[in-house]
Amino acid sequence: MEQEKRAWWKEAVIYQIYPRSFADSNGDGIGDLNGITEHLPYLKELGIDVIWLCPVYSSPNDDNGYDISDYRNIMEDFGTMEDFDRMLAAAHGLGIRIVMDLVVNHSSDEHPWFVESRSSRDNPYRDYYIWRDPRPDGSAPNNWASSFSGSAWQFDEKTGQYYLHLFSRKQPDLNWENDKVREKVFDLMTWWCDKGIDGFRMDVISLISKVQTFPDGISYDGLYGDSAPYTVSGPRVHEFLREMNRKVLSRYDLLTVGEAAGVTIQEAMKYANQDQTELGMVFHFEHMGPISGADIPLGKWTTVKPALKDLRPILNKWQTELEGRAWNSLYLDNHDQPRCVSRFGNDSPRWRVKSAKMLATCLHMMKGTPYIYQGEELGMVNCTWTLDECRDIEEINAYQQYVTDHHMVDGAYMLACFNELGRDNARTPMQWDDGPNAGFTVGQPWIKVNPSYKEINAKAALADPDSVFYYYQKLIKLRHENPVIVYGVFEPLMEDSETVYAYKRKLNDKILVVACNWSDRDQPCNLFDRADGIEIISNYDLHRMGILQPYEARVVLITLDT
Ligand code: TEU
Ligand code: CA
Repeated sequence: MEQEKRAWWKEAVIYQIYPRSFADSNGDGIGDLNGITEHLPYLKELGIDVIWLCPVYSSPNDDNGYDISDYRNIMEDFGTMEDFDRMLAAAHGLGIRIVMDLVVNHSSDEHPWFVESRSSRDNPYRDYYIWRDPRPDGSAPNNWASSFSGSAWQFDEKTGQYYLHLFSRKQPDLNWENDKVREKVFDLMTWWCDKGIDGFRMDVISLISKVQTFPDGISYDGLYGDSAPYTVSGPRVHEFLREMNRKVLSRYDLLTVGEAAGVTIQEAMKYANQDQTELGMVFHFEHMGPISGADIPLGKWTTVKPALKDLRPILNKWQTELEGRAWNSLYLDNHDQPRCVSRFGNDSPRWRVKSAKMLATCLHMMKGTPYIYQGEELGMVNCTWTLDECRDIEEINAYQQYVTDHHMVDGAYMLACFNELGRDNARTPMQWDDGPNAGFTVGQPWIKVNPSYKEINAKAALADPDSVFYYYQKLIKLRHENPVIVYGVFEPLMEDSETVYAYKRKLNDKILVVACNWSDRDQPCNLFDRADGIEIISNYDLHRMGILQPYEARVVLITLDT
């Protein structure tokens, strides 16, 4: 097999910061850039190499910064450009790189481009966005749903046309067919690269090319149609990304990761191809969807937890089929997902720590670049939500649509879905200590603090040698010290087990054997009975022959006699 091309971003561990909820330095209840700078030593202690910073650009915060009104300025809530420069310099001083969140499928409706575009049909900026005439009966150009409920089209009285917004109506989609839009985007990317940032996470980059006939989609909930067949990995997406690569990315030494909801393996091989003509890697979503059969057709919303038997083929496919063709990203948590311990593990007091360490082992011993979402290294868990506690536009709009407007489910069921899958679960303030507001702010936090902060917080973790924090620290150190963890070929093991997820990695004379019990009871496993090799990490001190104990994870490194 040809030697895999090595790269710093293949060997790195990435830490994702959602600035609004990370650390508030000025008592306004909102996390900010100076709060991040103050906590860089904590991240250095964890051992991470790169920070993926969620959007900090000027924004009216309709979608918490994913609606950008000035790409070259810092949101007032988060501080100033000087604060950004100070954070960047401090991170680089600690050997930590900074990757920015690039949101260019859409802008804010308050961006000057859109203000101009909507002012008249013949304004030079009109074609920066996607405008279409109403249907003869005055209705929207097609039946597409917005990801945030309702139609994906908003009628604009002044010019008598609709504009497309795959997300909120304050997030109009940019028209990537327009080469002026592409040039403006490439210019702003160059501007940030010249400031010295180290890469981009590209928000919904798989959606930038739409099928230009805008046909109706299939309606699953009886309200609006599915746009995915006409927006995900559209006809020109790879052309646009190759142009971006030629004009910007190839001129710098960057980490680039595309958020590619709906991407298939075949498409991922193009986005993240080994020749590096597009991006370095992509985030797919297959393991995060309602895998084990949503109970009611309400889009992503369900209370059903995924079963390992349904997850395994997906995880294994993305490990084996990209081998030698494209680079993988590895994640179980981010700002759009519930806390992985609650979703995939067991957040009861008895099993939270064990299962958090098991999930971390399972993910971090795989092939690809691993991402840690803020608080995941503490084993943070989901919250329970009342409607007035919700802050996320996706949740608030879903409740309005499915409960209030269309009575498809009752409020209790919708809130149960938010408890299970709501994005706000990931957006409760980072839990720094057991003091007021978990040490996140001395002010009134913008979103409720998870009451678990009394037991689950960084201060307690740093004082406990057996904490989830030090387990993540060890996983990161092992990745830095063992090339087999980064470059070893993945091979599934125990594929018929419904409760144990096992695999091995091989590179030259090194073999890693990994086994994780995803259940709360003893399960058969004889992978370690011959006691070959040395154990490099486990979440149990004592083992039992022939079984894995509840949520037990074990990793053994074998060196072949050559
Ligand atoms: O998310 C893209 C996306 O598909 C989300 O709707 C996500 O799949 C869903 O919320 C999962 O529950 C990106 C950003 O990560 C998200 O925070 C933004 O709201 C969205 O794009 C629009 O910019
Ligand atoms: Ca603040």
